[in-house]
Amino acid sequence: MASLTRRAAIAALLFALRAASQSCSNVPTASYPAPVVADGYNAQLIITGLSSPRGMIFDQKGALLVVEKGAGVTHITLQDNGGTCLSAGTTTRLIDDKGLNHGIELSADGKALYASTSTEVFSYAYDDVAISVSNQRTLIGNMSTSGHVTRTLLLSRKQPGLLLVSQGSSRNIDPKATQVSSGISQIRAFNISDLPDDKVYSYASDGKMLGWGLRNSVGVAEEPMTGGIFSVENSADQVSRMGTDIHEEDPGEEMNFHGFLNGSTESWGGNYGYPDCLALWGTGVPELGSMKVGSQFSYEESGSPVSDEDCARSYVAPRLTFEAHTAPLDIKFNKEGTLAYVSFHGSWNRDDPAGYKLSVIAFANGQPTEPTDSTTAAVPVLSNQDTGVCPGNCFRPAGLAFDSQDRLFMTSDSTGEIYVLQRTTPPGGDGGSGVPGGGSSPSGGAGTGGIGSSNENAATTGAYVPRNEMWLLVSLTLTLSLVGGAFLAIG
Ligand SMILES: [Ca+2]
Ligand SMILES: [Ca+2]
Repeated sequence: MASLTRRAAIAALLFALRAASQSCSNVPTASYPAPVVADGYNAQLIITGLSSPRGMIFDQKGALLVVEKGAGVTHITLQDNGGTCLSAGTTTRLIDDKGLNHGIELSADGKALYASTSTEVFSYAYDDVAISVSNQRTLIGNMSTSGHVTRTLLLSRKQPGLLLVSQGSSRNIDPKATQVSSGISQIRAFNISDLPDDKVYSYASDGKMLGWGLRNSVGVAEEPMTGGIFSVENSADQVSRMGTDIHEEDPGEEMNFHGFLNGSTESWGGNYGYPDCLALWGTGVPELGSMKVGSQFSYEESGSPVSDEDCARSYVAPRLTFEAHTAPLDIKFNKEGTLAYVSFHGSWNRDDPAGYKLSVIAFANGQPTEPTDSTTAAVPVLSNQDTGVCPGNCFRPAGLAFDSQDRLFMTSDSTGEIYVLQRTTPPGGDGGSGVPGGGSSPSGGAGTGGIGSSNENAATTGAYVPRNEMWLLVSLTLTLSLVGGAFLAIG
């Protein structure tokens, strides 16, 4: 009995210490209103002062490699005090190259680094101890120089050696995207394991075309269980239909499914609609007919005149559609494949700003759990308090990366910042699903831990007690009473 009590006391003490380690001192404060954090998550701003941080990835030593657009790749070690209490240790410019702008990847063994400019994809030998790169070589060239200039990279974990590269359009409505030989608005897969030393792949003619008719699919991810490839697409602006300006609510941004890389060519090479057809978000369009959210439709400025029926028949429809102009830039799955996080950079082509948030989408069996016409599949996790003041006084989500402890890191390029998020189970307001509002929440309590008194719940409940501190208090009380009890039992 005494030994059981002692064990319980130690367990409670450990829990209290873990909770204590999450109360963080000397953390940076955002210059804009503190973000709103959904129930079931902790979030913390941890790094400031970067220059337009975009894509990022962790190396095998736990350092963060961040593309600073127009500068290069920066290596950042982290001081880790547990939970979301991290800060920058040493910062080293790993690669000086003003052309690097977003894409970054690392081989599974951590020894080869990949990065992209608008026109080329490079590989480097990477030494994570010396913090240096060597042997830079060009793997892929001949990409477009204008318009959408990110060239997102995804190195398959299921099919090692296959590098996916996404190239967007060179203008809003780009007729070149109707020609498969242009390489415009496509995702292509390149086998970089058997590339001869003297060869450079040409984007538009080499590699296998995974999909085309994808205006600007900046986020590309591999679902970790099935290996399914998903991308998130930034769709067109200033669109009108049958003489009516519909650009406020249409078209929707898209999540598309591209099949698998494991030799099956099912779903490969499909055309996803752009520029002929776009996906419906707002349903207040002329001649809606039987179309619903996610249906692809024709519009005035399209590359070639097609009917709504052609759009439905001849092109692959999105798997999910998101609010117009929210600008999804990255998608990352948790390792169980149950959650996909999407960073929405935020709108410019809309009177009422939209996006400017990190959201999560529930997945099961390799697909989103919501139907294709859902308008609620993307659930906010980290949001600006008032998007009405965006983009001027807001963070703008860009790149995402998980560390080995399943903490999610997010860059905000406009503010030069990095945030970290961690799920809180227990206690969590999401019933443990990771999707806010996706489970029962007996307390409905605040879930911010570290960000401050910005939680939406705080405004309605009055007094705000950060969840971690509340649990620390409870744990310490419990520990003291158990330790006291243990001494009584021993004595
Ligand atoms: Ca757009
Ligand atoms: Ca489409």
